[in-house]
Amino acid sequence: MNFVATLAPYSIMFAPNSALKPVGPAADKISHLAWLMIILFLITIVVMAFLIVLPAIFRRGSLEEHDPIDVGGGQTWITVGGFIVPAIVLTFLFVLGLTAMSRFPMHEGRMSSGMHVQIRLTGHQWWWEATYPGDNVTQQFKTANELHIPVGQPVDIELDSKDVIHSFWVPQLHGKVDLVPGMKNYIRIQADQPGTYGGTCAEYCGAQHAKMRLLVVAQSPEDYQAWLEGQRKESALPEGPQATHGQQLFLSGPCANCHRIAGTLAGGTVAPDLTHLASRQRIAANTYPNDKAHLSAWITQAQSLKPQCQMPNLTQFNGIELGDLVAYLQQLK
Ligand code: HEC
Ligand SMILES: [Cu+2]
Repeated sequence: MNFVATLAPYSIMFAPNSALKPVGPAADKISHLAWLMIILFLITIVVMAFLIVLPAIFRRGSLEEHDPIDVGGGQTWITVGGFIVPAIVLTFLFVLGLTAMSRFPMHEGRMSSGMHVQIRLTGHQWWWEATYPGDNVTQQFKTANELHIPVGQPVDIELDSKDVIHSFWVPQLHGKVDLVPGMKNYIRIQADQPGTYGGTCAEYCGAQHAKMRLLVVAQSPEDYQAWLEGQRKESALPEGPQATHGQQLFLSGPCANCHRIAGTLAGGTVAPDLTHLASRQRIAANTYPNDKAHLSAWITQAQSLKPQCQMPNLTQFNGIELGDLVAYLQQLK
């Protein structure tokens, strides 16, 4: 196997959204554990190297002539180095591991007191549906693939799945927690610095598992509040003949059966809510830019951009119709 390819998994240490660059309390604990294990691993390598090199240097005579093992304190070495030291190290790792695990309130029964769900995240093949319940029905809205959270505040997320098992993993914020159909898991994340933190589905879930990415945008409380207000609004009315025609096409075509756009008759629930599509950075679970070219390509060739995804190729539109449809989507801010 190619040497560089063998090393590739270790590049995670240097990746921009590496678990070793934590920005919140849960990720802090996990990164401490990770660093400790990396250091212990390096120490082990050094000890191994000594074990190989030293006997070669200090060997006297042939192998048959070596001293009995208990000469020169050999048995003490075995007891200390082979039992006591590993026992201490493993106990320490065990306790640290348990502390990190206490950050995973896994299911309803063990949900830590004071937790209150601020986001509901549902896994789909192959995208993330986010529901912000708000304090009442009028505040509730749905979005997809991009979570916004206020910086410096704990945010409780309820995780479940519509189809198969997925796994929430935003390394800079928390460890992996599964999204299991028919069962609710809970996780508390917190970002101590504003920024954009990438994540991904961490449990193989079918053909497009690798194209199921997640983005968490941590904003100042004011920016977050402004975002919430914007998302709670119904969709923007189409402006100009192009977008108006685009909306007609959307509503009369198959799009409306799968997608919802609040404030219109499009009420589909099996696909990402498009009410504020244009406010999102990327499309198709954060795998393609949210621009004119990619939107057009996505509508006509979703099966090439993301083979086997649950959106068919919609090739019935001519060039002008496609342009109008995209113009409408692009003003859904
Ligand atoms: C059979 C259901 C279905 C139909 C019909 C459908 N879509 Fe989709 N659409 C989906 C699904 C499912 C996804 C998510 C795919 C993924 O990311 O894996 C999606 C994703 C999208 C996205 C990206 C959304 C995001 O935030 O990532 C856009 C834009 C979109 N569809 C537009 C349209 C338009 C416009 C039409 C009509 C021309 C349409 N769709 C018809 C199911 C459908
Ligand atoms: Cu997956």
